[in-house]
Order: sequence, then C-alpha cells, then structure tokens
Amino acid sequence: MATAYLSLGSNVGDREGSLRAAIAALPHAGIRVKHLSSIYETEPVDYLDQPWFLNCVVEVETELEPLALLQALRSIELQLDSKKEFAKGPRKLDLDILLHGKETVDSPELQIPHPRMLERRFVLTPLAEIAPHLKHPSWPATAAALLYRLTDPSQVRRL
Ligand code: GSY
Repeated sequence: MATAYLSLGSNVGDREGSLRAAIAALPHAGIRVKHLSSIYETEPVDYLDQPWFLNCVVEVETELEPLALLQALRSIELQLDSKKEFAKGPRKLDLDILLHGKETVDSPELQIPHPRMLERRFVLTPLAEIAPHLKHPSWPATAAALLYRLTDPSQVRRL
C-alpha cells in the first residue's frame, strides 16, 4: 500500500462540482482518500489566457502502482467527460499524480515527482496545507519550506 498525493484542477463549467465528483469517484477505482485540502481559486499559469482554476490536493492510499494509478485517473477524467482542446488549455477536470510514496518515475508517459510541482503555488499551497512536513528524497526541503521560498507570483485564494 502506498501513500500518494494527487493534484486536482478545473477551469470549465461547474468547477467545484467536477472536483467533488472526481474525489467521490476515487474509492471506486481502488484509491482511498485520507486527507483533502481546502479548495483554492487560482490564477492560470503556463497558458495565461484562460479562466481561473479551482485546485486542491488529496492524500490517498492505494495498492495501484504508478502507471495503473495514472490509468485510473485518466479513466475518471473520461467518465466525467473532461477533454482539453489543446495542451495547457482549459479543461473540466485535470488529475495529476504529484508523489507516489518515495518513488521516482521517469518514463515518457509519467514523471514522479511531478516535474513542475515545486514551481507552482497552486500545487504547493494545498499540499503544504495537508502535509507540511512531507519531503521526497529528491527535494531539498519539506513542502512547507519549499512554499515559503517559492517565487511564483501567481495568485491563490482559499475558497
Ligand atoms: O497543470 C494542471 C493544469 N493547469 C493549471 C491548474 O490546474 N491551475 C492553475 N492555476 N494553472 C494551471 N495551468 C495549467 S496547464
């Protein structure tokens, strides 16, 4: 059984409803929710000309290996009818694996820890809320310390 951290985001339609529907679908895929962060309204990063997102992070327990977990998340996105018109563009639901235990995965379809997570306020804020002392072996510091040092200027507000 591994403890994993997932990032959830939505910036199309009923954003909060999509996040809550995804969280409700996780146990049916063998993914037990242990902790759920607050939901944050967040300014878009990467592709700026799109609506603000709602984002949150969940701590889960699962027997699924990283690639099987990724497939389960893609299947939940499909069930909830989420498709993006283009990479980094608006989407009803985006589910990403941030961490899977202490593992490091570097394959074409999956990288863990998520390669951009330490640069993103919309990820580190909810992560540090539920797991301030969390530290992956490849990180220089805990989630809370990394958030404190973060220079990402994008806005993140608790709903
Ligand atoms: O990487 C996930 C999709 N995404 C987001 C997001 O979830 N939140 C914010 N604030 N900006 C984002 N840019 C992208 S791409």
